[in-house]
Amino acid sequence: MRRNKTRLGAVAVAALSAVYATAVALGAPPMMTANTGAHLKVRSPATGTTLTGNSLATSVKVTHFKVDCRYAGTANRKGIGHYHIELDKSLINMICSPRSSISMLNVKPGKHTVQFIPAANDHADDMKAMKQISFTYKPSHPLPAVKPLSFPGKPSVSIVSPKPGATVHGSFNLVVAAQNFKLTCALYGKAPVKGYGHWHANVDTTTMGMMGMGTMLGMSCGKSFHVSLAGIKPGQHKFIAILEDNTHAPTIGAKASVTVNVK
Ligand SMILES: [Cu+2]
Repeated sequence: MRRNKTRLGAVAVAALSAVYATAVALGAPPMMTANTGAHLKVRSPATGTTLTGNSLATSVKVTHFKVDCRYAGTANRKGIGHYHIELDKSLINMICSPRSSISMLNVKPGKHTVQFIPAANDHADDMKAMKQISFTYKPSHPLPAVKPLSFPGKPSVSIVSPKPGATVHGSFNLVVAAQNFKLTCALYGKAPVKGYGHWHANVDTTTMGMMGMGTMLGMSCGKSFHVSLAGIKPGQHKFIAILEDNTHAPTIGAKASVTVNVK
């Protein structure tokens, strides 16, 4: 009997190590890798580019996969998703179109990498389809670094629109007001700076996936986020706005939600 128990334990350990070994081999933790089938080609920047301006323009071509952010944060659909851009392996944003740009604000001159990663609707990265480009940032007119900000009170956020119990259909604008907090797009993915950040719009929950991003519809550095209901079933749903630091972590500790009827 004892021998059987030992054997079972050994089998369980072996199985677990196999799962772990596979995850390590894929270069990402378990549960966060997707197999999107996407083929991604980087058109710009070219590898080894020297960037003298303060914004890196990007352009990609994605095939075998439909880039459609209307479904981001909702159930995964085979062959549909978006892609993530990372600077030095830190997420800048989820991207919905072939072209984008990355601000060099608070980026040190020198060698950097930019990664393009196809992702499923739940934001799980497809590391097998990832493309990485290295470039050198050598600004001719360097940007002054952003300094920490102090506010009289704690950061908070409230939802201005829609009103609780409203009926929404097709799409709507989730409008927020942030207090004691400065919203900024240029610091997406950079090191945290006190007083600065952005917000994420989530549906129904903020606890799925890494840093709650499994149900993230998108992010905003402005007053509103356009919510698509394409992937959301009719019925009552909660839409949540969460203040985030530049690394997309909810360390600010402020969120607000509104429950509406999706028709
Ligand atoms: Cu974010």
